[in-house]
Amino acid sequence: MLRNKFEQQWSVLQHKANEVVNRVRDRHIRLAVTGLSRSGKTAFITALVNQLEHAAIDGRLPLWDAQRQGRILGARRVPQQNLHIPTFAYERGLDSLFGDPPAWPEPTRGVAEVRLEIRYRTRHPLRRHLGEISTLYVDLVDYPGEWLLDLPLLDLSYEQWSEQVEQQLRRPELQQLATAWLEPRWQAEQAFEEKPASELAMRYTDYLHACKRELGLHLIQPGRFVLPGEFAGAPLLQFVPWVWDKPAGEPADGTLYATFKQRFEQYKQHLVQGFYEQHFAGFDRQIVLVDCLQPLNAGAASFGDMQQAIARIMESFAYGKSNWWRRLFSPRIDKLLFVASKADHVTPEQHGPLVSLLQHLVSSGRGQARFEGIETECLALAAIKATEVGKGQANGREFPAIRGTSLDGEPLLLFPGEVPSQIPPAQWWQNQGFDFQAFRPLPMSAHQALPHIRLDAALEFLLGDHLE
Ligand SMILES: Nc1nc2c(ncn2[C@@H]2O[C@H](COP(=O)(O)OP(=O)(O)O)[C@@H](O)[C@H]2O)c(=O)[nH]1
Ligand SMILES: [Mg+2]
Repeated sequence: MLRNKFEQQWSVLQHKANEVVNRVRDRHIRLAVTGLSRSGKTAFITALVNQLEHAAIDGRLPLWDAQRQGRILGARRVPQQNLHIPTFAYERGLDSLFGDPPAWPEPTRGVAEVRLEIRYRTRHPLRRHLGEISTLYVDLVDYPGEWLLDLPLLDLSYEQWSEQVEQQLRRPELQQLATAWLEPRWQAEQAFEEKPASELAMRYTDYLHACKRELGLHLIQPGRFVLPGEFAGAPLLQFVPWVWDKPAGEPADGTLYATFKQRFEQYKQHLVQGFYEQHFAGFDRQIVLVDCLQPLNAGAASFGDMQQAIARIMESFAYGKSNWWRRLFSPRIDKLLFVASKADHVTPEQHGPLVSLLQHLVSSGRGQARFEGIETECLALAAIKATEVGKGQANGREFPAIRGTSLDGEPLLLFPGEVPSQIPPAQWWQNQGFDFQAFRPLPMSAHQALPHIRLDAALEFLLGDHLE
């Protein structure tokens, strides 16, 4: 009897001890922020750091429980632990935002991180007992979404990939852009020479940039060619798909074909797989930013391409669906937040349709992620609000409008249009237009937190359960 009682108490104690251990483990979290170029990653991380730093004193974050309840005691930047990863240029970003005239932070092109220490008063009875004040370390990691587009390459051979590119080149607008690298024709068996080969790779890279710039395409492969990060100029990025006469047999080592094929394999191993192993595997939570508005402006082709790119990005979270993951590692992401960024570009009554559009864009991948036990959420927000809500007048009628300053410094008052609440059908593109204008940041005081829309809802979803 006595023994039983002892055992019972022991098991209660052990249960509590386990709980403490789990809680202690909870105290460090890696939040990864991704999205295609210009989706707003830099602005988002800058804003998040700024809101956290201000949270204890003058935070305006009512949707974030811990802040509203006054439990946030302070947050500050501390040295990061991964010394090989560049530090996110927070101060430089703020300098631009608070400049005269205010400007957006300079774009970055690789991975970067920043670590924050958050001190808060816990609500958890056991931990309150242990010392009341707790610390949560948050790493924010910024990396280009383009890198995730490369995941399917892991399942392709050089031949299969080349075949895919050849098929894409049937689209006349792509073929037209491609002439500069398609010609002259190359021979598979010709000897590899560094200079002409690297020049060819450079022309191919220029072509990928032109697809992005002129056609608004996002689905560009290999992704590192346009966003090389620290690998700019490395031989790993010097190959092209083989779209000329196929080799008769397996070309010997030292031929152009064999060298390109080896480099493709090395690209897959070091850059694609390497990224998943060294970075992705360590993420606890992931934010995916989507700029839905710019492609609405650019037209049906650009929007369709963005839709495809998002679908492909989502494949990185469908762990069970493919065997990449079993081959690589087991990821541990438990929450996935989709953000329609730059919501301050549209009038407030359009935020509902904007979230709905985002939900449609990510729906299939979201279902898969849920299936893996990942909690997901969709939000429309502005990391840094650059407009005010106003009213316009036309033909004697009032219309909702937003007011701000263009990038060239012109005052703007406009109604950018209605955001479709679903993937727009073909006729939408003929009947409706969308007039998206970029705004420069509003003049702001460095002593106050940056203006935002619903960033606090993002904080609640991302950190709420860790600050109990
Ligand atoms: N109005 C507004 N514009 C934004 C916001 N976030 C980003 N932008 C615009 O989008 C551009 C690209 O953002 P950035 O954060 O550099 O994108 P990244 O390439 O994903 O890091 C910026 O230069 C701004 O013009 C926002 O919250 N509001
Ligand atoms: Mg950036």
